[in-house]
Amino acid sequence: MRLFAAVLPPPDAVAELSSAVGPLRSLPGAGRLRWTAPADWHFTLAFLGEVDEALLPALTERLARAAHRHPPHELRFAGAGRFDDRVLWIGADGDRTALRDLARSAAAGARRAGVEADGKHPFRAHLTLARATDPVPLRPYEEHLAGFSGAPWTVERLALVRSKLPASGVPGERPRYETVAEWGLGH
Ligand code: 2AM
Repeated sequence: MRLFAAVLPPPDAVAELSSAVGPLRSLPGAGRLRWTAPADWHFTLAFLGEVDEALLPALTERLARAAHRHPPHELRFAGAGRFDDRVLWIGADGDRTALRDLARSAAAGARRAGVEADGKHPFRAHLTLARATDPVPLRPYEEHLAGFSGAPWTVERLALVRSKLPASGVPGERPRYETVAEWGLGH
C-alpha cells in the first residue's frame, strides 16, 4: 500500500485557510489547476511510497515511538510558494524546527522498520493547494496569498496515511486518503 506520514491540521485552521484560498479560483488559469480538497489537506513529513503490508507492524511501532519522543508544538499557515509553475502551496510558521525534527524522526523510524522514505529533497513544510499538469503562471496566486497568516494551532498528532490512487484513469481524479493510524505527540 502507498503510505506517507503526515500532520493533519485541525478543522478550524482548515476552514480559515479554505476561506483565504477560495478567491484564487477565479484567477486566470484556475480552471487548469487541480485543487486539493480541504478535507485532504496535510503536511507530509515522510513519503514512504509502496510499503509491503508485512512491514506495517514494525512501521507503526517505530512511528509511534517517533511521535512519543516529540512534544506538541504550535504552527500557523503562512507563506505561499510554488514549485515551478506546477504546484501551489502554503507553508508553515511557528515552531518549524519541531516539525522538521518530527519529520526526521518519522523518516528515521520508517527506515529502521525497513521502509525507505523518499529522501530526494530535504524536508520542506508545504501543504499542496493545487497542481497543474501543464504549467500555469502561479505567481499571481502566490501574491494573493502572500499576506495570509492563519491563527496558530497545535500539532498534537502524527498520522500514517494511505493514498489510494484513482483506478479509473480519469484525468484529474484525486487520490483518496485514509488515515491508517495516529499517535499523540509526547504521550
Ligand atoms: P506534494 O503535495 O508536494 O505532492 C501524498 O502524495 C503526499 O506525499 C503529498 O503531500 C505529496 O507531496 C507527498 N510526496 C512527497 N514525495 C512524494 C513522491 N515522491 N510521490 C508522491 N507524493 C509525494
